[in-house]
Amino acid sequence: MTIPTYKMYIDGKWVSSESGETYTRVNPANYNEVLGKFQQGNEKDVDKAIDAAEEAFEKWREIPPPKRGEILLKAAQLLRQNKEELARIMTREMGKVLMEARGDVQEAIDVCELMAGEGRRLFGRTTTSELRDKFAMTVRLPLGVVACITPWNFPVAIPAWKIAAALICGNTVVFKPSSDTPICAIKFVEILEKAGVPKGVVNLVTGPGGTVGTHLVKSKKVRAVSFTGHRDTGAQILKDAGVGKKIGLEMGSKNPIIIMDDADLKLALDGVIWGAFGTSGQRCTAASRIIVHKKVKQKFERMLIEKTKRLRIGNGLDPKTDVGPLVNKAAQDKVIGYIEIGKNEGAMLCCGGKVPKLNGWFVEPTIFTNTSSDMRIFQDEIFGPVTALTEARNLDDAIDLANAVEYGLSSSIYTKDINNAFHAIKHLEYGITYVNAPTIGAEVHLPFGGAKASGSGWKEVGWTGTEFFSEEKTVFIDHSGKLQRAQIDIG
Ligand code: UN1
Repeated sequence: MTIPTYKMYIDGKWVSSESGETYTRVNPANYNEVLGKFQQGNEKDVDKAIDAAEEAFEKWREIPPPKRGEILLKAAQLLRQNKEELARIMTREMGKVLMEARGDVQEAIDVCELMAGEGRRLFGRTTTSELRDKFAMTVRLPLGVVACITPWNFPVAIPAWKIAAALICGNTVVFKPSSDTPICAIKFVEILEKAGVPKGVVNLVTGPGGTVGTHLVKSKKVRAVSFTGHRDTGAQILKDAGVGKKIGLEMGSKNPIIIMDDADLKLALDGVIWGAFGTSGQRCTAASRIIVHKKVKQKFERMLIEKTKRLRIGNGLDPKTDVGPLVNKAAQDKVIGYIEIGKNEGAMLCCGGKVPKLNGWFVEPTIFTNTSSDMRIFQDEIFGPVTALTEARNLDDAIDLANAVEYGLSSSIYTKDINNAFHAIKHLEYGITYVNAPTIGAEVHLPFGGAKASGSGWKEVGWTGTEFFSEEKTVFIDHSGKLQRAQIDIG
């Protein structure tokens, strides 16, 4: 079988890289299957993309936002028509099971529809003035060229979160997807092109983060960088970007599920399985810590081990599969490394921990118990099908344990007691808290983002998604016909 070669998209044309080089990517569930050759972009490609975006900005900013919204609505329609095909491509490209891949495309549809509607909102405010015949208001204006740097774990949804929000605000985009999921990125950009996004408004450059990403982040012409990925890359972006641009970071986490002694344990069990092992634990919202009240710890642990052992590992295209592979060899090595670390630091491995003999980068769903807060498997983001149980004495102890990490994206509590629930909502230092539901499953019309080392303070999607991608300009209009001095002529 011949291996297809994919191009990049710059200034409305599908082009090869200036480097003339390509790289390949294989199916993580079957590493003998080569998926394609992809352009190895370099600094010159990035410059071309930025220049195209800069030129396109002058026209795109003039299109009324509701008209821009029509293009996003069309993109949502095309995504819906191609949902099944895109989902299958996604499963082959990054491994998540087909049902979840469909959910990923659905999330992109949802956000395109949401942002299309924003075209008729993009609210500013009007307010009073301390002076007579003076009018005060804010208006939302685009920033200019923005960089969207996206991960492989939600290879259509997260690009859509960022790009749809950027476009409705009137920005033009240089899109640098993860090197692990170029096909999903290309298919999404093809859809935007078909939906009527004009040339230069969205540009796609594939290639290594170290060159393509860094050059993009350092460019003086780029007015904002929206990044989702590893904490260390986020920290590097902050250093490289310099002053003069907005930086939105969505990074890792170590998300806890608290299970109280009054919880519905069957419900909690379903939540833990879905939260910890969905997407093979490769979500920044994955439930990688389970903090269980001492009264129910033994019982819950037994239930969890029993159910986890029944999970089926395999290719995500097989409808019987519960847990797919990890995205690549490096991810598998990292997870295996952490399983060793966990054993060495004295946690008890009570389920999984092995690598099945398959031609893909699989690791068995793994549970550690008797984990304490000084252990690395309690502190570090593993990004794989590994979760760690810790016993708590009471609710406050559970909350302290939940907060005893540097991260703060998503958290959850299972309890039937309304007072416990509200106490946890108040004290969990996380951007998201779920009650009686796991840590994953955020919906696009609410703000998404983390506290502490999980984010930079900007929230994505929801009504907040457009705040990052626009300048809320303050406007004063004095129609008194004379000089009026604020703070002085107030008598
Ligand atoms: C991510 O893991 O990077 O809430 C995003 C969720 C998804 C988004 C996850 N809707 O799990």
